[in-house]
Amino acid sequence: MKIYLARELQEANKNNAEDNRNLLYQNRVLMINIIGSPGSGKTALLEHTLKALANKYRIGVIEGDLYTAEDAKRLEQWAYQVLQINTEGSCHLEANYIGHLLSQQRPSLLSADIIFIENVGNLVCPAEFDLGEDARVSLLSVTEGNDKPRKYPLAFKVSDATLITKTDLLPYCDFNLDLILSDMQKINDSAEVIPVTVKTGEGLEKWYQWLEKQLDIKKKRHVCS
Ligand SMILES: Nc1nc2c(ncn2[C@@H]2O[C@H](COP(=O)(O)OP(=O)(O)OP(=O)(O)O)[C@@H](O)[C@H]2O)c(=O)[nH]1
Ligand SMILES: [Mg+2]
Repeated sequence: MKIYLARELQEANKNNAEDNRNLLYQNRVLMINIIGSPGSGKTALLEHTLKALANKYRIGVIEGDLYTAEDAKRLEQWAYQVLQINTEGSCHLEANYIGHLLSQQRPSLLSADIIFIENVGNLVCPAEFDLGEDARVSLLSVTEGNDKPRKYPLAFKVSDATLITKTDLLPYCDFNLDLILSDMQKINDSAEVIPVTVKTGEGLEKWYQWLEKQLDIKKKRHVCS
C-alpha cells in the first residue's frame, strides 16, 4: 500500500512539474532549482548572485524552508520578488506548491527573467522531486566530507551543475577536491562542476557564465520552435 501511494505521489508530481515547465516556457522565464545539505551555502550563493546580477536581470526567488522566513529576508533587498514557502516540517518542495504560487498566488513572478528556488536543506528528498525547473544545481560544501557524492549519488546524478562551495576552507578541511571531481565524473559526466567561495569570490564568475549560458539555451529554444 505504501509503495502504491509513493508511486501515485511521484506520478502526480511529474504531471505538475510538466505543467510548471509549460508555464515557464510560455512566459520565457528560466527557473533554477538549488538543492544541498543544510548550511551548504545556498542562501549565501544567492545573496552574491543577486548582488552581482540584479542590475542586469529581473530575479525572483522562491524560498523553501521548514518554518522560518529568515533566508527570504536576507535576499529581499536585491530580488524582484521573494516568496516564502514553509513546508511545516516536510523535507522537500513539490511541484504543486510551485504551480500554485506561479499560477494563482503570485503570477507576477512570471515577469522575472530568472526564478531561483532554494529548496529545503536536504541532500536526499529534493533530488527525487522535479519542480518543472529548467536546470537543477546541487551544492556540496568542502566541510561535508569526501564521501558525500558516493553516499548521496542521486542529488548529483540529477543535477545539471554542481557547485563545490566554501573552497576558502580547503586548507582546514579533510577534503580531497581531485577525488571529488573524479567521483562526480563517474556519477554524472555531463554536469559542470564549479568550485566557488563567496568569501573571496573565486569561481563566482564561472557560475554567472554558466547561468547566462542557461538563459541563452532557453532563448534559442524559443527561436527554434
Ligand atoms: N567560509 C565560508 N563560509 C560560507 C561560505 N558560504 C556560506 N558560508 C557560511 O555557511 C553558513 C551557512 O550558509 P547558508 O548560505 O545560510 O547555507 P544554506 O545552505 O542556505 O543553509 P539552509 O538554508 O539552512 O539549508 C553561513 O554561516 C555562511 O556564512 C563560503 O563560501 N565560505
Ligand atoms: Mg538557506
